[in-house]
Amino acid sequence: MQQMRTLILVDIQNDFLPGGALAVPRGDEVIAIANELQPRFDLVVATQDWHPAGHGSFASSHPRSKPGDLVELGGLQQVLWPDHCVQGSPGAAFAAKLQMNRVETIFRKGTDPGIDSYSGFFDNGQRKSTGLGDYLKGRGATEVYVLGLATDYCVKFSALDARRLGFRTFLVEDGSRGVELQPGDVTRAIEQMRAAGVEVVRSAAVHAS
Ligand code: VGL
Ligand code: ZN
Repeated sequence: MQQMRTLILVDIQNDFLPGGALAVPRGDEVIAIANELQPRFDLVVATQDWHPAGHGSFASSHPRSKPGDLVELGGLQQVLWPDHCVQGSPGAAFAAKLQMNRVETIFRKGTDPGIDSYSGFFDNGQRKSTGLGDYLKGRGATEVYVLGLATDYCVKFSALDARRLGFRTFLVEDGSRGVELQPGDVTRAIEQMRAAGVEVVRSAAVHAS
């Protein structure tokens, strides 16, 4: 069968850029790579973190808590974050410089106030699907390349789910940046992806292929 290469742009949104509410160090550097790679793909989709105000992943929703604290949310351990990517806010919008004309569909996640959703495919309890997996299968996707923000959260869980759903899955390493709440989180995330069968590539190799 002919390969059908898909690029998933993960959460390239203002709140994850330097100056944003949940700034990922050097997060802005993924934008140029995302733009350069898009013409190399048959299909481009994007995910968008899209929380209602007062979302359960926000430290502000839990008395006496601060970002970085751990709580239980929906029966799962949850890291608390600053308020970010609130539906309709400027911080939730895609980076102004991100090219969106080739993005066929946007998959929003994190909309249920009672559970977080790092993966673009499922919430953290794998209770509800966003529809992304069925969409990719319906479009005949065989190979899925993942890049964006953040390597140690939404990129990692999206790549792991893509692999688990049976897609040949690639992490574009230099097209992603991590939060690194703990030093080494990005390295560990990449090792975890590799161990699950995700192939780790540089954008230059994608250009050449
Ligand atoms: C993300 C933390 C909270 C991400 C989203 O896009 O990686 N991280 N919400
Ligand atoms: Zn979020």
